Amino acid sequence: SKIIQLKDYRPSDFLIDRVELDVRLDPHATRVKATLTIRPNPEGRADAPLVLDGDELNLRSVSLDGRALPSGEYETGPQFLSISQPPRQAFTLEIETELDPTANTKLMGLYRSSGNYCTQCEADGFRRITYFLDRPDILSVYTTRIEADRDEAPVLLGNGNPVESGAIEGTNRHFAIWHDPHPKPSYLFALVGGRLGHVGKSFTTMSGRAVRLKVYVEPGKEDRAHYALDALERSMRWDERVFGREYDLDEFNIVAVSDFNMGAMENKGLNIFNDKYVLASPETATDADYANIEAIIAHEYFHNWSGNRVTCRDWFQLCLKEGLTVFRDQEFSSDERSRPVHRIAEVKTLRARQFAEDASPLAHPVRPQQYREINNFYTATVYEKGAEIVRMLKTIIGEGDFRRGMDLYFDRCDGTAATVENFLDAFATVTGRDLSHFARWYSQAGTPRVTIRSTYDEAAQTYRLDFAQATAPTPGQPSKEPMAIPVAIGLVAQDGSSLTATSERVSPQGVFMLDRAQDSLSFSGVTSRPVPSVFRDFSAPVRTSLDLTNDDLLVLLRHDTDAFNRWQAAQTVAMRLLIGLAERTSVPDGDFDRLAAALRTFLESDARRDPAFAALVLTLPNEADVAQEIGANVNPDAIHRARRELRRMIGTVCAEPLLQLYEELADQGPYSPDAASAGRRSLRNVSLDLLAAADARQGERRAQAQFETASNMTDRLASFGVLMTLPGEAREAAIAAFGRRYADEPLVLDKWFTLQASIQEDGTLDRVRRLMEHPAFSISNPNRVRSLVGSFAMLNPTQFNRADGQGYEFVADMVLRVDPLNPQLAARLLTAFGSWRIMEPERLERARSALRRIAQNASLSRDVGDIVQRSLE
Ligand code: DPP
Ligand code: ZN
Repeated sequence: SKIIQLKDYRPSDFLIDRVELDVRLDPHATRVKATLTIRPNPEGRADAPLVLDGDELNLRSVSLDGRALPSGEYETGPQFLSISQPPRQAFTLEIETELDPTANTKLMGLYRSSGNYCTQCEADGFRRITYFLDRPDILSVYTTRIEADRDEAPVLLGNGNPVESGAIEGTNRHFAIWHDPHPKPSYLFALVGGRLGHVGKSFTTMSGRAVRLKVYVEPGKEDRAHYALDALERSMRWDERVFGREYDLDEFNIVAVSDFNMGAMENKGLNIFNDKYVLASPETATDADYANIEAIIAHEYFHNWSGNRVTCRDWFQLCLKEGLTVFRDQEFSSDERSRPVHRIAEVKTLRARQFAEDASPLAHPVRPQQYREINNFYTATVYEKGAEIVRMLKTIIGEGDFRRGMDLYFDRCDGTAATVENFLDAFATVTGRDLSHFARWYSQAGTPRVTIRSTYDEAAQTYRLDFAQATAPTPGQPSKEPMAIPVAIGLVAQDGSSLTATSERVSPQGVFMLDRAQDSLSFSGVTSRPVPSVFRDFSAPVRTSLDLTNDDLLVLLRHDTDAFNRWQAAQTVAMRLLIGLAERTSVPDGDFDRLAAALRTFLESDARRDPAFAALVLTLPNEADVAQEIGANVNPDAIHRARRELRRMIGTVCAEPLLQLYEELADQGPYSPDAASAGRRSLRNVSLDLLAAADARQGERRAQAQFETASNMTDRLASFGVLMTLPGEAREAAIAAFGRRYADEPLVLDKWFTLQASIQEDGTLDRVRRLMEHPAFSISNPNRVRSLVGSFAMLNPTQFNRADGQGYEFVADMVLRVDPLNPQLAARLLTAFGSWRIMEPERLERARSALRRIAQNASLSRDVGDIVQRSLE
C-alpha cells in the first residue's frame, strides 16, 4: 500500500471555512447532511480538482450552490468524492451520506457503545461520517445539529457551546444545535447521543468567566465520576497558574464510553473517554487507576491549547501536540503528587515501552519521515520520547526562558496548524540560541548509549570523566550522528559529604552538554576520589554504561541528593546481579549480600520518610527490562528464575524490617486516593510480595488474609497478585471468589483477566483460552481483549515466549481474528512481537514463523499489514 512521506507535504488546494452538519441518529440508517463552505486556497494549485476523502461511505446526494449535481459532474467511490471542475471562487457543497453506526466495529467514525452513539475521528475517522478534506491543516468553524429519538438518546452533545434544543413536533424525536466558534481540524469533531447520567460543577476562569463542567457516565455510576470531575477542575487551575492558559468555551463536557480504542480523545469542548479512565470508587479502582485518571483527564484538557488551539499541520507533526501534552500532564502530576516518585514512574514507562520500541524493528523517529498507516504511530516514541525532548529543552534553556518560549509559541501559532519548526523557533527567538543540533532528537531514531570512564588523580586533585556516545542503526537510518545530550551531573564523596569541585563546562544548574561523539569533563580541587552522579533526574533519554563498582553505586543509594539517582543506583546493582544469575556468569556472593544489606539499612533508616519512593527502590527491574539489557539470545525462563531468586534473597535478608513495615503501614481510617496514602499502601504491598518470595507458606497465609479483609481495591488486588505467584488451592479459591464478587463490574473483571493471563506457568495459555469463553469476555470490546489477550502477550514473558511457540501462535490467531473487526486493536496486539529478534534461536524461529503466517494472510488491514511487514523486515 501507499507510503506517505513528510517531504511530499503541500498545502491543500481548497479550504473549508464552515461546516454545517445535520445528523439524524438512527441505529442502522443515520443520515448526515454536510453543508461545506469551500474556497480555493491561495497557496494551492490553481486548476486542481476537488478531491474529498471518504471511507466506507454510502453517498445519497450531492449538490453545489443549491443545484443537485448530475452524476457526470462528479466521481465517487467509498473512499473519495471528486469534482474535476469546481468553481474558482467560494461555493457551497451539500453532501448527504447514510451510515450504519451499529455495524461499525472499527470504533472509528460514528459508532455505538452500550447503545449510545459516539464518535472517534482522530486520526482519520471524520471521513467515515462525510466526505471531507480530512487533514489537520483544514480548519473550519462547525455548527452541528443532532436529532435523535428521545428515549434512545435523551442527551445530545456536540463541540462548542449549546445554541438551541427542542422537540420535533408530532414525533418522539428531539434535537440540539451546538456551535463551536473556534476553527478546528476535522479530527477534533465529536458528537454524543445517549442515555447518560452526569455530575457537574461550575468553574470560574482566571479572567472571571463561568464555565459549566460535566462528566457524563452510564446512569447509576455518577458517584464514580467525582474524582474525574475534581481532576478536571485541578487541571484547569494548574494550566492557568503554570502556563497562563485559560479555557475558552461556556461548557466543558467529558463522556465515558465502554468501547474505545484509545485512552481518551481531546475533541474540542467534548472529550470522549475510555470509561476505564473516568470511573473510580475505592471498591473498584486501585491507587494506580486514580493516578491514571488524574493524568489522562489532565492530558486531554491540556490539549485544548497544545493540540486544539495550536494543532498539527500534518500527521508527521503528531509529537508537536502529543509529546508536549504528555510533558504538561507529567508536570501536573508531579506538582500534584511527589515529583521524584513521579519521575521514576515516568522513566520506568519510558524504558519499558519506548526504549524497547527504539531497539525493535518498529523503531522510528519522534517525527517519522514516512508512514503507511498513521494510526500505528500513536506510539511510546511519539508520546513519551516526545515528552522527554520538551523536558530536555527546558533543562537546557532553564525555567524562565522555557516559559517565555511557550508563551511565544502559543501566541504566534494560536489558531494555526503548526510544525515542530514553529515550536523550536519560539525558543530560538527567546534565547537567541541555535537549536538546529538539538532538533536532531526529532529526526534520528534509536536510544543513544553514553559510555563514561572516570579517572581520579590524587596528586593533582583532579577528576576526569571521559564521555562517548553512540546510537545503533535503526530501520532506514544505518548511520547515526551525535546528539545534543544534557547531562545533569554532580559528584558525591564516598562518605556522603558534599563536594565543591567545579568545572567550567558545567552550568550553574549543574548541566554539562555532551554534543560530540566524544568529550571529556575535568574537575579540579577534588580532595578524594568521588562517585559521579550522572543524568540526575534522568536528564536525557539515553542508556548509560558507567565504570562504577557496585560499592560505588551503593554509596549513591545511600548519599546522593538526587532521589532519581538513588533509585537508579539500586536498580543498576540489581540489574547486574539479575543478568549474572540469568546467564550463570559468576557474581561474587558478597555482591548479593551487600545489595541486600544496603536495602535493609535503607528500609530501617529511610523508608518511612517517603514510602512511595521506598517501594520503588525495593522493586527490582522487571523481566522485560532485563531481557532488553541482555539484548540478544534471551532465554525468558532464565530471567524469570533469576528475578524470583533475587526477590527471595532480598525478602529473606530484609524479612524483619519488611514485616515491621507491613504491620505498621496498614490503613487507618477510610480510603483516600491521595499520594501519601497511596505511597504507604504501595510500600506495604511491596513488603507483602517480598515476604512471600522469601517464605511461600507464610506469604500465602498473609496474602489470603489481606485478600479477604481488604477494604479497598488496591489492597485486594495487590494480595490477589501475590497469590497469583503461589500455585495451589488458595490461589484458585481467590480466583473464584474474585470472579463472583465482581461479576457485574467489567472494569474490575479486566483486572481479574489481566492477573490470570500474567501467571508465569505452563498452564496459563489453557487458562486464557478458557477465559475467552467467560460471559464477561467479548472479542469486540478493546478493554476486554487488551486485558486478557494483550496482558498475556505483553505481561507474561515466559508464556508468550514459550519455547514450543504456542504462545506466539495463540497471539497470531487472535490478531487474525480481531483484525476484520477492529484493525487498530489487532495492530496494537501485534506489537507484542516487538522484541522477537532478541530471543534465543529456537524461540526466534518460532516467532518468525508466526509472523510469517500473519503476513501471508491475503485480507489483512492496512494497520496489521504495516506492523507485520515492518516487524519482519
Ligand atoms: N486521544 C489521544 C491522546 O490524547 C490522541 N490524541 O493522546
Ligand atoms: Zn494526547
